[in-house]
Amino acid sequence: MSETTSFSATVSGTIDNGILVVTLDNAPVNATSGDVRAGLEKALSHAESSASVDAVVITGAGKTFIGGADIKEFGKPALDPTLPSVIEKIENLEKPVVAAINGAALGGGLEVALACHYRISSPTAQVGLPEVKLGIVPGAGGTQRLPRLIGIPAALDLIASGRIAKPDEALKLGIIDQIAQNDLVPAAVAVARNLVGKSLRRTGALDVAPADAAELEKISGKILAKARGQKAPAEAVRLVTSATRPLAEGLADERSTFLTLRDSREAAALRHVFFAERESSKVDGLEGVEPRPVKTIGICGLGLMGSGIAVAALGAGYAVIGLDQTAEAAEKGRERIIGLLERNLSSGRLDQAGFEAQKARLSVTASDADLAPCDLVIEAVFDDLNVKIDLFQRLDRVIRPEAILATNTSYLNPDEIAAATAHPERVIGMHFFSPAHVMRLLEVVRCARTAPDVLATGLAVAKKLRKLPVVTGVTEGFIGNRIFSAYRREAEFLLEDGALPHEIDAALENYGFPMGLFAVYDMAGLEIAWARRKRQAATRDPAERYVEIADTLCEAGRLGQKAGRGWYAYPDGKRTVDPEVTAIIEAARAKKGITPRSFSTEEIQQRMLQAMAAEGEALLKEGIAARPSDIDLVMINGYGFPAHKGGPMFARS
Ligand code: T1G
Repeated sequence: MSETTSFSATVSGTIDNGILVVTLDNAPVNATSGDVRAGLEKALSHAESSASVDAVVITGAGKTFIGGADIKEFGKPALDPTLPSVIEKIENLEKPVVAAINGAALGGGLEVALACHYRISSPTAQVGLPEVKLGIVPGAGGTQRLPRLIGIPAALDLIASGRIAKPDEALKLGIIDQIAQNDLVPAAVAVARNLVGKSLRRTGALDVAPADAAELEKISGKILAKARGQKAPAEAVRLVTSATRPLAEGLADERSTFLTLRDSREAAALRHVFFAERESSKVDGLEGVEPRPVKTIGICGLGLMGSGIAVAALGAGYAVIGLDQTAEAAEKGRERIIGLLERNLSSGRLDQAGFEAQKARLSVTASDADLAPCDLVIEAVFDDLNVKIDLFQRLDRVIRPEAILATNTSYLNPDEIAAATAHPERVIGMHFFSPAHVMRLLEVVRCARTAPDVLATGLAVAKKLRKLPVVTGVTEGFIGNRIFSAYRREAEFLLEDGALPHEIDAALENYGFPMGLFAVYDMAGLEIAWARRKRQAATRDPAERYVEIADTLCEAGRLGQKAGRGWYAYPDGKRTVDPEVTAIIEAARAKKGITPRSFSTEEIQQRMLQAMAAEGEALLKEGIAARPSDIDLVMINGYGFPAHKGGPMFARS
């Protein structure tokens, strides 16, 4: 192996008996920054002109091949060489170019690999074109080269969904040619050497296999239905299904479409979410604070929430000890957890060995003492203050001093729970969203006396659970439910002012919510909010506007979908506008002397967005939320706010 040549700050090369091995080293994910592109172009020109180079291997330093174009460069003037021009140089090089995919090859990263003449990957690499998740389409040949390699239907599925493919699937589809069982780069060098002098397969020159029109129609229809008004998936469908046209024409259309979408509000919103997700676990003051080691997690209360948390913990590799009030309740909880694991097994999310291993790490009990080995105990018992305090006081006598107690409460004050324990500094809130083994969002509640390393542990466990942690201070409903209450209140003001439930729901769905607020309200049931309003009645400020419509519905037994009637009627389970509800709303307006007026979709949307943003502002001012983007993440991941609108704080900017 000769000495290393630096082609740029982030691109270097070494010659291995005539094979130039080019390594991209641009931490943290080898994004194709201006320097990477310039270095790659220089390395290719050197390979082209140097008699000592017979072929080229391109690979990445670290655990990523190429994580894509540098998203941080978007919105800045594009530096030459552009990625498409470097990619064209790869494809048209006279000498063989082999991609040694050592890790994630995503977006522009896969586009670089697709232009190579051969692709060999490590067994742990992943490939994909996730651009639609950023509100754009592949902009360097992905929509034109991938269909040439794997056919239009398979390319449509990958590009329009933005999903990742593991090496086995990538091999089966034809995205990669080989999976290296041992050292990747030497295997790639051997392949490159073997290609010297042979005719090269240039992806761009391949024909696109004809696709069945009806099948394409079906796949495209599904994609567009899921896109819910987003532009990028629709453009991806258009570009991929028209990949049969000449390559140059397709590439030109793809590039101009990419540039237009890249500068769109939708793409800015999705980039905001992308960076927000990576920001949320960065908490001021926690730099250098070591989390406590957690291997065994206790879960108290094995109902719907507790069993979901148990499945998430088992899936993350933790040992789980489940506690319930009686042996039979504990056994019931165990069956519920195993049932969820069996569902993961049958859906292929889990293989048999994984299923057995997770089952083996689960034990249940009705005796507090069995929780002694736990490093963290999460309670998901009945949401009553005394029940939770009693439990934590019992656990104080059982678990080790350095073990952590976490409450999953949604509405109680965790400071009150902590204050009743022997070591309040080890108490934290971990507010999961149901179903806890599916929903990514996890509100990590920093109580008044939570120790920094306890908070750091909560964040580390959240990451291992593959959750999206958002730190919140203590307030009723934390970030999500407090904003939900605010815009539910605004929606009820709108009812008094003249709008109807189905109009408000339609406006929210038109904006991008999967379901309107009143439909969600009916699904969740009206009684919990009713009970809370009755609890608050005595201390409610009489000067504050209060809408009685929901109380009237509850008093009439209209408790939601389960009761067959709520904000809507449900004849044979179908949600239907109910004139009885309209009459109740009209009577409420008359009682307050309100002359109703009609509201446009935009007006309803604006009123609701303003209510969310105003509550978000208050949460920031009170120090409950650390940054506006955290609030956006909570509303997108816990309450259906459309990600392509960026969240209530982004949308107001
Ligand atoms: N550009 C800039 N920064 C990026 C980046 C990117 N593409 N990907 C990640 N980062 C940053 C991220 O913000 C974080 O920064 C750090 O790297 C670690 O990220 C032409 C136009 C590659 C699987 O959509 O999926 O190519 O917080 O925590 O868990 O058609 O990052 O440390 O300051 O996610 O190991 C398409 C996006 C771009 C892939 C690694 N590519 N990235 O996961 O690390 S558009 C993507 C990922 C494109 C072309 C188009 C993941 C990862 P900080 P991380 P990870």
